[in-house]
Amino acid sequence: SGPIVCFGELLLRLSAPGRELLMQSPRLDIVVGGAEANVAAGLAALDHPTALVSTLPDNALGRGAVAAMRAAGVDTARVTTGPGRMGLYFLSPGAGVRAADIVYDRAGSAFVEASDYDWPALLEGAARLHLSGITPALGQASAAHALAAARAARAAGVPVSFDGNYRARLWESWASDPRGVLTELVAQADLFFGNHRDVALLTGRNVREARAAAEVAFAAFPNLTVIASTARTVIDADHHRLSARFDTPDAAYETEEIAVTGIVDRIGGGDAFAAGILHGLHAGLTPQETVEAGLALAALKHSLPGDFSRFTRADLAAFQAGARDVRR
Ligand code: KDG
Repeated sequence: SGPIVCFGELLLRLSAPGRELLMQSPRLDIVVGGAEANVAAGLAALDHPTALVSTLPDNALGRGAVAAMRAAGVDTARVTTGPGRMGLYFLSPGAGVRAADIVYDRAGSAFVEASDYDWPALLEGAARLHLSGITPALGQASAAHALAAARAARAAGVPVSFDGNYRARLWESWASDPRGVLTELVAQADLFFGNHRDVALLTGRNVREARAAAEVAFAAFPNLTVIASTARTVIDADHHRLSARFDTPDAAYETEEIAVTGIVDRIGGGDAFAAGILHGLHAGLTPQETVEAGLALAALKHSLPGDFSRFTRADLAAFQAGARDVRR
């Protein structure tokens, strides 16, 4: 079948080396990220055909970012270039008692300045469209593009997944209330990635119990057939506890809570979870197997530097079989 099409901004992540703070020493490590691109890369590593729709500057930074996506196995034929700069984010990684911190530097990016997308053509043959709440948080035009994409997909019978990915610092830059645009986006989707806080943002109803929150979302959005989320308890920056759930209107599938220790890089964990869930759905796994795959991929991502999950189906199986030592 056709590719899972992910639409979103590619960013360069510039991070302080090791466990330093930003600007502590005159060096930065560079990787490519961006929530939807991370999902595409994660799915490609699991052998799903994926394609990215995005806009980049026609310079060495944009070309390097596309090359990284191609190297990760993502089809980049639908990535275009346009006026504007490369979006960046700076990361000071967390360690022990110290929380990680992000500085965005992306205003005026080629993605934000992009004029138009020919959605029916870009979605032709697609198995799914995947979007996140980051794109509409970037500005009015980006929000309009995301909505046009979601509506075109729905009209063409292409299922839409939407990851809430709430980023307060981005929304603050242009809209005081994200609810209107997020509601319109979720109304096009069959699959929503979000927890009770995302549901509260969408519906104004703050129900903390997870199943009850999912029921509120199913009542508000009759188009949704699945809501998937993780729950994270942060012990410290190197040790979290993670569990996952997969709700349908009729049933709930939950995982156990697992310890994720020795965390190397937690950025992209949520995107790896989304990739694991989409893998389960598109590979025909059962709901319980799907939520377990999502949790496993999210947990594994914490062991790997960079934004992308690069794990294969064999890696997933080894993790799920309990392999924690050298495999020979
Ligand atoms: O989910 C990870 C993303 O947050 C990261 O890749 C950067 O896309 C990004 C963003 O806007 O925060």
